[in-house]
Amino acid sequence: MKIEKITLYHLRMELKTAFETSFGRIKTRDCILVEMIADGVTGYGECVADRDPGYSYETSGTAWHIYCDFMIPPLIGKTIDHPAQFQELVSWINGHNMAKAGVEMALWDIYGKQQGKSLMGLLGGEKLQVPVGVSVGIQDSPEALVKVVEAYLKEGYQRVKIKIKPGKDVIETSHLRKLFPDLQLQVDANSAYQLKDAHQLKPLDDLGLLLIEQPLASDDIWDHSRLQAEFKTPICLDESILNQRHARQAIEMKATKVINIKQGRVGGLSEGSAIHDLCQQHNIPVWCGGMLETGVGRAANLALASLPNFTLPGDISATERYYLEDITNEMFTLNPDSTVTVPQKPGLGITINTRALEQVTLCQQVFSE
Ligand code: OSB
Ligand code: MG
Repeated sequence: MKIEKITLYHLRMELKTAFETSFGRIKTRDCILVEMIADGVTGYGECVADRDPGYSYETSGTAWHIYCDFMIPPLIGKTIDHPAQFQELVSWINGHNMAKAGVEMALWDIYGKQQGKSLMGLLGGEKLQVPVGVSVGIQDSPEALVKVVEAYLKEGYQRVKIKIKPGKDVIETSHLRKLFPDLQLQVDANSAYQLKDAHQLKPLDDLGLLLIEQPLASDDIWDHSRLQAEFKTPICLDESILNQRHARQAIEMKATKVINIKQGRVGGLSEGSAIHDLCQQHNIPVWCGGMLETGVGRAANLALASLPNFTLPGDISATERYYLEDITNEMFTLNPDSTVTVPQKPGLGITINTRALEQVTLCQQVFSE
């Protein structure tokens, strides 16, 4: 693939409903769309970094800076044989995984189109439909939370994740559990606790949760191992796992019994699939996390989640759970069995709705020879 042209689009999209986590509340979501042309074929990638540095130090602003000042200019005119090879070119850039992942995704899309193979086929995925759940933000009251969850259950979601933070945790989760005793339920704290106050969460251990996601700080794999020793419920790491090495170390430390894989957080689909393989060897189940993606990133997540060791439902909800109008012509819908169908057309299997894209583009930048 000889890279001829790259266009970056900074997008801001209105969410259908505000999304609140322990690190903040958003009503609009930012991301960067990477449009790449190589050998005359156009591919797309989504950089999932958000506007604010709450989940990660990366933001749409830092990704834009890394792209324009370091990553993209040297790529123009370069030839890359396989998408994973791109990582060698950017390994000198410390971190900035989400920025790297956005470009790698576009390369996979082009590569798939050239080979006439879907991303699922290229990655070695097996499931044509993947089980999904919904990630529910922090609500104003336990009653409000129940209403929101009820509506999603009515839509057919069979697994629910709720966001928690200190003061909005045990009461909310217990209330929900009492009303829905058989629901596949899990919680996500987004690093809101410290080991010394995590004993507050102990009552959650008797609620039959699928897992407790990222209770402690992202750089605190060791303390997660101390917490896991006190909990029978699996601890699941999200923010802490930025690469395969972190995954291995967390497994060795017994800090995690389940891993959330997000291609953006780990620097791309190739690293995400490598973490999948490592976890499979260690009998650690994985699931696909989400970053409120557009249809572009959603297509990539579905392909990744089709790999065999993605045995827990992913945060890959239907398009209509997030946006009134997406930037892809393809809408992802929920099947009656709480699955979403994995795209089978070459590459990501999506096309861009250029009118919708134009409406949500804040600015764009073109790089070419
Ligand atoms: O921690 O999983 C998270 C969204 C933005 C940042 C972090 C997280 C999330 C979600 C949303 O939970 C999952 C989705 O895309 O539906
Ligand atoms: Mg999470």
